[in-house]
Amino acid sequence: MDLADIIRDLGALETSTLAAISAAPDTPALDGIDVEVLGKKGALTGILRGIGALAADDRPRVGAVANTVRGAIEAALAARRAELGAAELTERLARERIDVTLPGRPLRRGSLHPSIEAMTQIAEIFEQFGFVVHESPEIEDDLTNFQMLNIPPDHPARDLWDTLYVDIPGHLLRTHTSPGQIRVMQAMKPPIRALLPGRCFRYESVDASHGFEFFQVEGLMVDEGVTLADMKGLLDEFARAMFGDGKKTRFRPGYYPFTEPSVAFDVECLVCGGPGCPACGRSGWMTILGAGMVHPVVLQYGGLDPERYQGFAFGMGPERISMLKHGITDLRLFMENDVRFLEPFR
Ligand code: 2NL
Repeated sequence: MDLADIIRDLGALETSTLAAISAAPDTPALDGIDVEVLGKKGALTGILRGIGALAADDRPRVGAVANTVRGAIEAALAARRAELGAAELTERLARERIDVTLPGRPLRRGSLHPSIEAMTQIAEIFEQFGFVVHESPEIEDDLTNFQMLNIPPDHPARDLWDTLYVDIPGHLLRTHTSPGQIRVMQAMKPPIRALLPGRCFRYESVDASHGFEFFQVEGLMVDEGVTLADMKGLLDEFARAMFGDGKKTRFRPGYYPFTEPSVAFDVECLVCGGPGCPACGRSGWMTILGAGMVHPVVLQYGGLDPERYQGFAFGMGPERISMLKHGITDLRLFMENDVRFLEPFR
C-alpha cells in the first residue's frame, strides 16, 4: 500500500461512515458505528496500521488526513446523537404521558371495629356528663380484681368470673374493669367521675353470647351526697343519647357483691318496641347494663370514708350494646375479624 491508497481508503471510510451516521435509526446504532470505526480495533486504526510501510516523510500527511477524518466523524456522531436524543426524548414523553385530570383510584378507608365504635360512642356520651376516661392494666392482682371488690376467695360469686391466671403468683387477667376503678379511687379525691373502657378476659367456653375476651365499659361517680336517684337520672339520659328519645326504661333489682343495692337497667325492645319478640326473649325489654350504689367496703378499699362519700357504679358490654343497636345475634362475630361482617361498619 502506498500513500495514495491510504489517503483514498481514509476518504472512502469518511464517506461511508458519514452516510451510515445519517442513516442510523437510533442511539444504539450510533454507539455501534462509534466502536466499529473509531474504536481500538476499529476501521480507522486498521487503515493506519499500513502507515509503517510508508516513507518517514509521508507519515505526517497521513496523520493529518486521519485526524481530519476522525474529527469529521466525531462531529457527525455528536450532531446525529443530539438529533436522535431529542427525538427519543420527545417520543418517550409522549408515550409516558400521564393525564393528571383523570380521577384517582379510590383508597379504601379503614373502619373502626364495632366494639371500638360502640365504646367510643359510649365514652362520648359520658364525657358530655363530665366523666373522664381512665385506663388500667390488663394483668391485675387477685387483691384488686376480687378482694377489694368485696369478693373474698371463698365467695360463691367467684364462680361468676371464671378466671384466666398468669404465671406470676397472685396475678391474673382482669375479669372486669372494676379493679381499675379501685385504682382510680386510690389515686384521686372526690368528686370522681371516671369511665373505664378496656379488654377483659374470662375462662369461658365460647358461644353466641359468651367470649373469653371482650370489652367492658365501667363508670364510677363518687362524691358527698350522691344518691340512687342521681344514678337513675344519669343512666336514663345515657339510654336516651344511645338509643334515641322516647324509649321506655326500667330498673330491676339485681345482685353484685360490690354494689348495694344493685340493679339491672333495661330499655324497651329496640326491635318490637314492647309487645315481645324473639330478639327480646318475648319480654319486650332488653337489658343494657348493670349498676348499683358502691358497697361501703369497696369505698373503704378505695381509700374513701363511706360515712362521708357515696357513689354509684355501672358496667356494660360494648359488644352487647352494638348487638342490640344493629340486631346482631352472635357475639362470636366480634372476635373473628371476618371482613364481610366488619365492612358495613365503615
Ligand atoms: C355488668 C355490671 C357493674 C360495677 C359494674 C363497680 C365498680 C366499683 C365499685 C362498684 Cl369500683 N361497682 N362496678 C357495678 C355494677 C355493675 O357491671 O354486667 N357489666 C357488664
